[in-house]
Amino acid sequence: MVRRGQKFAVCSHARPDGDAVGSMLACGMLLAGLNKQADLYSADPVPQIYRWLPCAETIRRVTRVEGSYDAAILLECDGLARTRLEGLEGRFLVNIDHHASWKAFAAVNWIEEGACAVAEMVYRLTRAAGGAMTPAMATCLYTAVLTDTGSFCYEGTDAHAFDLARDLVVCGARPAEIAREVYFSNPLPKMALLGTALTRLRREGRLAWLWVTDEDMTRAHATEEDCEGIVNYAIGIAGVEAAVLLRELSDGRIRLSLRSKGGVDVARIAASFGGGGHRHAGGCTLEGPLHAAMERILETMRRELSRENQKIREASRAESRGMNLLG
Ligand SMILES: [Mn+2]
Repeated sequence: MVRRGQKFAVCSHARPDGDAVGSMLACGMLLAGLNKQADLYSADPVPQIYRWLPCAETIRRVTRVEGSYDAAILLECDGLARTRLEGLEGRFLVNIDHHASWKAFAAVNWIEEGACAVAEMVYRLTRAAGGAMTPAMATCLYTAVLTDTGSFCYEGTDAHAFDLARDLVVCGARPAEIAREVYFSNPLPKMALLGTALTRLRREGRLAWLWVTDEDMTRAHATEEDCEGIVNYAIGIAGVEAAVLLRELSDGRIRLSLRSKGGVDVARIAASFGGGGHRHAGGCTLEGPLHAAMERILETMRRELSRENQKIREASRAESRGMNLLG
């Protein structure tokens, strides 16, 4: 398909993250390197921390994809709605995804749940197509892998993730420079917002949560992307197994970021509310007001945690029966 086509649209999900931006850019460079035309589209702007990436300015912010294309390549989307772009219906669609919540909605569906990032799949596509892995591509892909593995912290960060990272460094990605741009270039409003959010940190056994109101956002002069990472302070507490960040949107709906240390599957919880993600990290949007959304998600999380607790108890009971047998 990639070989036959000449003109491609490349898109990812709305509110693009490091994997979305890095993979789109590398995919565009791969296609350009194969003498194809690739137009990159996003419903939302590229977050500040990724704007330094090579060719980041070529991602066009649009609401509608116009013009004719041989195919539209959708990276890490479980459906057209996830792109928040119009004009994709009826096109020849290629779906490349690694989320647990993937769906086979396209003409071509390439899904690898074991991939540590969609960037890994773009990397493999590049190798398979015989395209050159330029330093610019390696930089984009490394940034995607770095951020999508939570700086090589998440479950699934195994030897092959490091093999991939190593190869990207060999091809010209510079880890210290990339880390400086991504982790040590925060805008001040982000810190102000974080300060407010931390005053609202609550903990109940293995569950922790915090929230940010629309007014907090205005007061801190914060933008959407400044909320990135706040939930990690909640899941980062010893003994906490699951965490939630609730963020009030300007239209009154509530955006949820869910995290788990692995026992609770937050992708499944997010999917039950129309969202998606991975076992350890997911997101979804609920109707407001804030306190109602909070009640709903906390109730669900408590139920999931006690169900998981039950499973652990049963497993340890079975184990002690096994010990008795051995004794
Ligand atoms: Mn990803």
